[in-house]
Amino acid sequence: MGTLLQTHIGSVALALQKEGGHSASTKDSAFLGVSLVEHGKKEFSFPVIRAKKVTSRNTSVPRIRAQTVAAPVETKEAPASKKTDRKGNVIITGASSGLGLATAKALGESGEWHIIMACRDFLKAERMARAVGIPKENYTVMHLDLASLESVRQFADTFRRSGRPLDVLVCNAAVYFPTAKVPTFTAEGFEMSVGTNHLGHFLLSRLLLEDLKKSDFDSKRVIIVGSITGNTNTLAGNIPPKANLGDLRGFAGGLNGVNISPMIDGGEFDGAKAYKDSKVCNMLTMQEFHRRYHEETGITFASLYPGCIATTGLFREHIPLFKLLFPPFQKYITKGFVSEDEAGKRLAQVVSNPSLAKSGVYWSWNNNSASFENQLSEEASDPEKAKKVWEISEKLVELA
Ligand code: LMG
Ligand code: NDP
Ligand code: PMR
Repeated sequence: MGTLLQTHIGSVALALQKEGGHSASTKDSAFLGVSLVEHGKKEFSFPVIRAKKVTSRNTSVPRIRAQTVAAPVETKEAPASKKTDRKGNVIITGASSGLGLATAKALGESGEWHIIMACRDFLKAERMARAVGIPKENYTVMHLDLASLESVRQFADTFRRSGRPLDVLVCNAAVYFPTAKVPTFTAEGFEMSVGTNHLGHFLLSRLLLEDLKKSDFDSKRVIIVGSITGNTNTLAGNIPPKANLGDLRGFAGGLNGVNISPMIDGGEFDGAKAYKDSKVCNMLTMQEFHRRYHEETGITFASLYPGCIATTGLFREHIPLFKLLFPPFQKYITKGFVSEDEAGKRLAQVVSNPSLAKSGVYWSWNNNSASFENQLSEEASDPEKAKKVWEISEKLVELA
């Protein structure tokens, strides 16, 4: 069947290329009109994944710290990293709905984790935690508004004062404004999508890196949620408007929309593009973290595309017709749909599964829910761009 999927709609023939299942020569191939190969295939069936499959279908048990599984972990030749018997402590941003909540639920049920739900709406978070039945002793709600760098700093302080070690940080929260005609801005005046999804998380993860370094946990991780739609080596990433950071001129100018464009590439405001650009920043940041800190700290840095969770609050600003048609479209046509539960189990694996401990990886899952190391688009894996995004971000959040 190969990696190209195809359907014919009237006279339009689409070559659908599943992300990850491509070769270098097809990287960034255009959507509509290009790559019309393997004519005659009439089904969407996702491709043979060439990358290593590291987990099986068994996604119902998300936890798993190696030392609790069995046998002799504390031997004389114990590895350098100290094994601990305590629960892991994981901060999840945006744990009050969608993927973040489902991940908190999966980890909370395992009994192996204490979840710090870092949320902008304290009461909603508390209500949702109860609604999905996370045992009381396994979570704490803490206030965090990623659209305010002041709030991010306060959160880091408050967390530190709680005295809890930090073992895993999950940067999950996001906003998406597909129908906005004009930009909105964060407290510090950055365009809202990039300001929240990228800059807020950039500052948060930089501040909390110090806490992670101090932890004696056996597998410390920073996970930044990415997406297929930021990757132009996929069909989904080729639906306009496409992600493109350009030469970062708007970003370097501070994205304030006053004397400079609110878009990273310096162009006209486009809410859907701003979201996709923010996801590219997320994926670039993960890789830059890996290059700068993995060796020194042993911390695992990872990103992922959990699948298309077409029912979450992410689409709350979209038109009603979209909200109605998008889930069945993803379920029956692209077959990229995943439930919030399934997506939560996937992210929970990246938090806790020993077989997903590799650093610098962008994880994805095939239709059998087997994880694999996916390939990012050219832009989302460009080390030069990652370095520039990092350096500009440092200035904007006043770390440099
Ligand atoms: C941009 O437009 C906006 O400009 C921007 O402001 C922002 O909103 C952004 O990403 C958000 O979108 C994107 C625009 C461009 O895409 C669309 O407008 C597509 C329409 C929206 C589609 C929503 C998903 C619902 C799909 C409906 C499908 C119907 C099926 C219902 C389910 C039934 C299940 C039994 O997009 C493009 O330029 C690309 C356009 C390519 C068009 C080709 C579409 C074919 C894809 C396959 C779908 C075929 C469905 C028809 C077949 C039905 C057979 C049963
Ligand atoms: P949801 O809208 O359900 O969840 C997003 C969460 O982020 C919400 O809990 C929201 O809080 C929180 N949030 C938004 N703004 C802020 C802020 N300023 N400060 C703190 N928290 C904030 O969407 P999803 O669960 O779908 O999205 C989660 C992640 O998954 C995102 O990173 C998204 O990019 C990614 N993703 C989603 C896909 C999908 O198909 N849905 C596909 C690929 C990636 P509140 O509950 O108060 O609204
Ligand atoms: Mg997309 C294999 C095909 C595939 C997948 C996996 C996604 C995921 N989408 C696919 C195909 C298509 N989408 C096609 C063919 C179309 C044209 C009809 C299409 C359209 C579309 C729209 C309008 N898709 C969207 C939108 C959104 O507004 C969503 C978006 O881009 O948000 C930034 C979206 C998404 N499609 C996805 C995923 C995962 C999204 C949610 C975006 C994200 O979280 O990154």
